[in-house]
Amino acid sequence: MRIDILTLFPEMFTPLFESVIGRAVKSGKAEIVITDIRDYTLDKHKKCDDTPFGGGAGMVMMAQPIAAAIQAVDPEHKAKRVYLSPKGRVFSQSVVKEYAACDRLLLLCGHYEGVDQRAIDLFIDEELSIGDFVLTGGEIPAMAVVDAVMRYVDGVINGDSLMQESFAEGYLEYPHYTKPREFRGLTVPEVLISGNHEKIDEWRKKQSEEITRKNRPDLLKGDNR
Ligand code: 4G3
Repeated sequence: MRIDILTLFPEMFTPLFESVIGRAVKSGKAEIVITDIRDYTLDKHKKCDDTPFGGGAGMVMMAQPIAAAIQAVDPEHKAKRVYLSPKGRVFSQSVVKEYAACDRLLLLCGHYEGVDQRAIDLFIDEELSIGDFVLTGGEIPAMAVVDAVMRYVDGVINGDSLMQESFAEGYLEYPHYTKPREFRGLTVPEVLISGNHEKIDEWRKKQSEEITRKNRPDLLKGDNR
């Protein structure tokens, strides 16, 4: 899979190349191409934003550099083009699976008060929000999308983890414990040490149900699918 990221702040993406995603890129399982939108401005001062028509606070990213950058990296529109914005369709694990099935993904990161609507109308397939909050830019949402989607690229993470996930779909995770058996007066639940895997599965299922009922009762109703 190839993921293009278009941004005015390319340096913000350096942490993406650490850890799991970094290894996936280095081993050639996926390609992540960061493009600096500023490289595509025609303005002699490299200006990429301007004041909004109609007045109001803040600046708006100009359509021209965005258009030129998108046309440079995806001239034949082979990528699913996504704009990260608080008014987009809400991100979820089902969107992750949908994107993971794409051969190419393009993520446009806006800053300031957003981008000129004509850049969206002409070049973007879908607006996507990672949740009901506003950030200073779309870069952190884009990183969240890359991370979530990359987990579904073949060989990026241990297949057992994804199996476990699909098995427990619609429920929140049960609690995990590792050594030592006692830490600051708290012990590991006896059943996990018993070696009785039938009982362990039963306990984990009950824990999952309880935490889901407490924190996310909406999931039990199956609304979110
Ligand atoms: C467009 C995405 C972009 C309009 C982007 C702000 C939050 C999200 C931006 C705008 C963002 C999100 C940049 N903040 N919830 N900030 O996915 O008002």
